[in-house]
Amino acid sequence: MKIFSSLFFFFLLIPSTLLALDLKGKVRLEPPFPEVQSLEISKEHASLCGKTKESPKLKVSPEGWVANAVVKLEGNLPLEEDSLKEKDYTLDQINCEFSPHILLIPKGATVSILNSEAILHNVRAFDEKAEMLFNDAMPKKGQVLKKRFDDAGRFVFRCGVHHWMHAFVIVKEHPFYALTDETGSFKIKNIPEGMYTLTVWHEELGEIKAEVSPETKSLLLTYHSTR
Ligand SMILES: [Cu+2]
Repeated sequence: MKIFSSLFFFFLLIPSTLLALDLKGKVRLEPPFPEVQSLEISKEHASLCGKTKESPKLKVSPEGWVANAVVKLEGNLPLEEDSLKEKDYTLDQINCEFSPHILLIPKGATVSILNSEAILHNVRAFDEKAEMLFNDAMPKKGQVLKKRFDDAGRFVFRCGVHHWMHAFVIVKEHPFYALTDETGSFKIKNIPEGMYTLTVWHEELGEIKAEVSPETKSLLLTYHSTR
C-alpha cells in the first residue's frame, strides 16, 4: 500500500513539473552603436566625485548586446512568493552613483537605501506619473533608509545633490521578470504553460514586445538603431 501511494504521488507530480517552462533570450541593438556617453561633473562636485563619469543609461557590448533591459512576461501568471518579500534588497550610493543601476524587487518588499560614503546625497523617488514618493537627505556614511513598496511599477530614484545620479527600482507583481546581463542575456524560469506577451523595456531604447507560446524556447529581441 505504501508503494502504491508513493507511486501515485510520483505520477501526480510529474505533469505539473512538465508544465513549467524556462525561457531564455538575448537583447541586441542593431548597428551603428552609439558612443559611450561621458558625463561632465561640475567643479563643485569634481573633487569628491571625479571630473567625468560614464553614463549608466546605455551599456552596449561591441557585439551589440544590451545590458540593463528589463524583461517581463504579461498574462495570467501566479503571484510572487511571499517569502521573497522578506529578503534584503539594497540600493547603495557609492562613488556618487546608485548601485545597482536597476534593482528588481517583489511587491511588498523593503529597499534599504544605503549611503556608503561621507558625501551628502539627497535621495528622491518618483512613480510613473512623476509624483514624488519621498525626499530624504542622507548626509552620513553608513546611513540606511528603509522604504517599502506596496505597488507594482517602475520607480525612478534621483539625487537632489548630484543631477547625474539616477536608478530604477522595478517592483514586480509576479516572479516572471529578468534583467539582461552584459551579454544581453536573460532567463525566466518555471513559467506555467500558456500564451504570454513578453515586454522588454530599456530606459534609452524604449519598449519591444514579442509573443511567447509553449513552443518558444529562446528569443532574440532586436532594437533598431535610430541613428
Ligand atoms: Cu548624490
